[in-house]
Amino acid sequence: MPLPNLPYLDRPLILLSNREPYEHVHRGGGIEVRPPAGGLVSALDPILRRTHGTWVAWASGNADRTVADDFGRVSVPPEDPAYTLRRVWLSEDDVEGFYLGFANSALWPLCHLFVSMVDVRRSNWKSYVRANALFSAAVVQEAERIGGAPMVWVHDYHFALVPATIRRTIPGALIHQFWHIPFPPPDVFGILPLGVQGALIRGLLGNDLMEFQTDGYARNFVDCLSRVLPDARFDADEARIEFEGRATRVGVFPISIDVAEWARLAALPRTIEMSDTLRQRYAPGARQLVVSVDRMDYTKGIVRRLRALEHMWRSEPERRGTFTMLLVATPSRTDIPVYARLEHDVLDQIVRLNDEFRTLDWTPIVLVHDNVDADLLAAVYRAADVCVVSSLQDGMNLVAKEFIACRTNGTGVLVLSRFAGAADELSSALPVNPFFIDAFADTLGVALDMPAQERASRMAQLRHRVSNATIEDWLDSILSAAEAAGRTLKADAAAL
Ligand code: ADQ
Repeated sequence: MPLPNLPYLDRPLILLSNREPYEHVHRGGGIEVRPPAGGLVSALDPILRRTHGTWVAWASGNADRTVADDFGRVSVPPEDPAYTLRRVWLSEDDVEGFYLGFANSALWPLCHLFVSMVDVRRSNWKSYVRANALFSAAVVQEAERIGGAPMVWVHDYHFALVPATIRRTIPGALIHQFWHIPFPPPDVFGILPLGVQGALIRGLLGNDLMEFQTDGYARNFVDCLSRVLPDARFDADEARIEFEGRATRVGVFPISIDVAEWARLAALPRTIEMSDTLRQRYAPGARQLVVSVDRMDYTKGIVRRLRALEHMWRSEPERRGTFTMLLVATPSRTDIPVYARLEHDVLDQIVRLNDEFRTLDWTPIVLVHDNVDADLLAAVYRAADVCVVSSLQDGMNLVAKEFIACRTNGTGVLVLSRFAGAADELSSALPVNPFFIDAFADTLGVALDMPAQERASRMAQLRHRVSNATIEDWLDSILSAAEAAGRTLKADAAAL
């Protein structure tokens, strides 16, 4: 990926995320390294390489300890070491209490407005506090090793308490945080215990810059903090919060993907071959192929997507056999009971629908229940006539953008939930409300019937948007905004 110029990165960079960029695992009597998995890690890895920075993350691999030094440090990438990965060890209790518990069974459903699923336990909160302290201590230790005032870039909802802790220990650090998921409105945030609300907001105000995917989430954050900390002042013109003599800026930075890399993958001969095979198998002749790609998560609206299909096949029997639904879903967080139940429900529903509607030459829904390689994903996107994103809430949704980037032939219809952050940007997609099942089915019908000319014109607009707002643009805008926040810091310090 061509990186933006980074003239502003004059401070040592320390990045903190829950997932680590390289994981060491025991395999076949040896140790194997799993390279960066997922778009985000792949996007951030080159920046760390170029700046020789430090990445602090949870040690999730079962051979991580074997290859790290006494402090949990290992140089990566293994074949050409360029930066330090500092691993943080969590006890089994903390994986359960911090990660599966407070982060993913309280904050995740809360931020996605699944109020009835929010499960707050005192022990999980204590574990979240303990884990945040552990990660903060690792960041501080790395900052001391490197020397100077670092730029610390914190990622996501796992680490709301980290910024304030680092701020207290390294007052000169430039700290900013990207919040990948939605931020809830005050009435929803307000279901957390009061003390927890205060701790989370105060923790986040340790940042110099808080980064959100959309205006709506940024506004919710400001509304929550005004309710929780009535003494905080918000200057809307400057997008600046002042509290207890410190300022935090709030910014909107919709995340994107490596557009050129997805386009390259989609054009590889083996991708084209896989794509042709998918079409021959599932969409021969005039039959169309509808695809979806998700982590198996209740926020992605998979069950409602299946209900809309059922509604369509019942109310419009003439549509049966005219398209196949290829559902690619990677298992996720299966240690949490609601996820295990979701998986069970989705599999059950697919078997039932296939039993009811299949014909001799047509299987209505094909499920790929696995984590697949990026080139197979590109082949799926390339083979599709329609891609459906039906999130009930979603910070952004990268799948929508990946689909567009792979449509180098300029065709294909994107059906996009209006509750995904991506809907703010991708206004030429076909919007859908996944809660309104009949209308969802109608929209699928509109997508399937859309004339070629309208498909091409909508896709041209989508491709224009995505090509002009890539992951490089995202990095560039965040890092320059963070640097500007840093300059303000220096000016404030000089004025004292
Ligand atoms: P996620 O909730 O994981 O991310 P999303 O943005 O769709 O959601 O990203 C999923 C990624 O996983 C995509 O890159 C996709 O290609 C990949 N993926 C999905 N299914 C796969 C499969 N079966 N095999 C292999 N890869 C698969 C969170 C937020 C989002 C936000 C991102 C980035 O919830 O709203 O867009 O972070 O900020």
